[in-house]
Amino acid sequence: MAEVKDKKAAKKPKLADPVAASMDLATQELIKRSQDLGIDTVFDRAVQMKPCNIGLQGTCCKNCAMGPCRLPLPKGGIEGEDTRKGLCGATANTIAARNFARMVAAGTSAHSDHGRNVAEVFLSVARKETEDYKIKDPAKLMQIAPSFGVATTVEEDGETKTRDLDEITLEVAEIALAEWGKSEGELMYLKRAPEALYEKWVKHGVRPRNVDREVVEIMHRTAMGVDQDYKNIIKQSSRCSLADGWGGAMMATDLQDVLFGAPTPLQSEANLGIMKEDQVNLIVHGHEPVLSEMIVAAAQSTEMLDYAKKKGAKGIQLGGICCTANEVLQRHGVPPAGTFLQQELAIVTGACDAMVVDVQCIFQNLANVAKCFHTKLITTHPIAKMEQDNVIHMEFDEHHAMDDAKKIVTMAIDNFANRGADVIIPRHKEPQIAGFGVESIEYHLGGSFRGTYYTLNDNIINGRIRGLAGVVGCNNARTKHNEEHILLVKELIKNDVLVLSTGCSALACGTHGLLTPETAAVYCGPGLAEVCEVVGIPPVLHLGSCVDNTRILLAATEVVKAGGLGNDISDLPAAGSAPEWMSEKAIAIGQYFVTSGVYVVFGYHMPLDGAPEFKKYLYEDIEELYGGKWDCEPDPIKHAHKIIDHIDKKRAALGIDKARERVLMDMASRQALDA
Ligand code: BF8
Repeated sequence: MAEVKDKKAAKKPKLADPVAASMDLATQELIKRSQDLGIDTVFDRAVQMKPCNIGLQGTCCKNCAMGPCRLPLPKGGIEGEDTRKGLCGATANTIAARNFARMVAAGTSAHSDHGRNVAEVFLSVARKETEDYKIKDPAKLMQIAPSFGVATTVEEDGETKTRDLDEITLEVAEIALAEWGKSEGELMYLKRAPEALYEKWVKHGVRPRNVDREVVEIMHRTAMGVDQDYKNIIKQSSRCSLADGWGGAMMATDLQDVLFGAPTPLQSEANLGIMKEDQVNLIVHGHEPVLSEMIVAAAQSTEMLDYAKKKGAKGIQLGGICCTANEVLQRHGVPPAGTFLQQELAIVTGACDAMVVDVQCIFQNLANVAKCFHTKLITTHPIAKMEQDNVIHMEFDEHHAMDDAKKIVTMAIDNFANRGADVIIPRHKEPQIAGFGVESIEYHLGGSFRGTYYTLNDNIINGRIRGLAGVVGCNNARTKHNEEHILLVKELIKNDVLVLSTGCSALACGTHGLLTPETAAVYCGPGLAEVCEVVGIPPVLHLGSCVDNTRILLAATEVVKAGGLGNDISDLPAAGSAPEWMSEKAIAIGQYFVTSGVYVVFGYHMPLDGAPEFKKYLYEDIEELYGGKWDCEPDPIKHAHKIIDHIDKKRAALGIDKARERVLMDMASRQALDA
């Protein structure tokens, strides 16, 4: 017996093959390093723990204590009537729909609570309760105020005058914050959608009343013994997802733009190679720019830079991980150190003097990795703490934001001297252009003198641009890090599809050099390459963080408004994709795109296989309601061609398929691309 125990103890855990785990060389290098040091990362844990097969199928119900009830699909499928049921009688369709709906609720709550936090800071600014935040972009405030029913002008003495900015700010702040919990009416931003789409929402009864209520109602309806009709459960999922996409997340983006400035294209770099051996490396990780904006300001202050030099560092290198990376990249050019799956590796460099986190997508294992190095790991949000005793909690409050930020930066500087001799920073990094938005697409592709998306539409109609794809979302340790994103995006741009990207997908594109205008000549089909060259844009436009997927909704709305491509988002030659999704937030985003008329393809896997009837509803039947539907394809090349086929179908329906034939590649250019 003792011998068996010894053998078990001696058995080494299986480790990830770094080359199979990631296509990024910096990531491979640091996975290997962590393994040499005996530190486990997500890549190793993914080979050591397999996902539960029943959960993968979406048919495990743990919503009451009689369960969990597990309803896997029998091998060989079901012949005849499907008699599977839980103890209460819940069918596979009901269970899978409940699980799906709860993901929509969780995702909506994450984006929307983030939005609420921004709205609260915005109200503090409006009430002049804080000196540290200011309205940086009054033009954006003027642009969004009418959507909240706030007038920007007033008639006085027969003249039209601009209203006082402080008054407008306060009115917008109060009305916006009420959107989370008002007792009557519907979300005000819904009217920003194309009229045809809004009418569909009216017809199908899915206009959200307020943000919080739709999340609460999902939790109620999916509780034991409530809603037992999968179509009705998905109706509420649609409503809740709209409260995210056209509500909480959209307000997060807009209010952040007003407070911190709407992004404009800027130059930066990407990947772990941005960290510097001779500087203090401070990594900001999470999602809410309310914190990271202050850290950027503090780290750039003369006071902090002088202090860093006094402590022997040449400067302060900020880097971002996850969507915080996108927030500080798009507004300040702070380079991202990595995507979701690279968070532990930033510490494994041995050069991370502090990592400061707020909410969402933060691995609890960061604390264990930080223990092996000198890294200070700092949590800042009252709703996101860690149990490990090496984690420092410094609560961040907008009323003394700059003081808090300086304390954090000081802690990172003081820790610089504590580095070991074990610093290894991979050399890999790529240049990139990031920070596009609805306004800058209009400027670059529409021309400011037109003030519309006319040129973009024109290029879609004439076929130089075949269509648009929003490629967004996470990394997933069940797929090869970044590979699905990159292969998919390359296949799309090769086929003249202009890609709009956010979240970790945008970070992946930056890491692999796809966010430069020069990319166009190398990877694009001739039509898209020509447009990118003339206009001077990359074929993949970085549109920000995951809440900024709302920029894609609004860009699509502008395309509809500009004319010539139908009267609804569902008419456009466009699609959405999340090839390496993992978060519940991705499901909420997918559902609001589907409910907004978009064909959405996810990679990896969808937890629907255990309920084929419900799956068919999401993959086919729902299209009749909103014009959008779900799909899933793990192979990135097939995934790209599903999108391209859809785009071609829409082009044919619009009668612009012939236009495209005129720009079809000749054999020589085709061979050059395939080489
Ligand atoms: O919100 S893409 S892994 S970081 S969830 Fe998370 Fe997914 Fe990255 Fe941003 Ni979005």
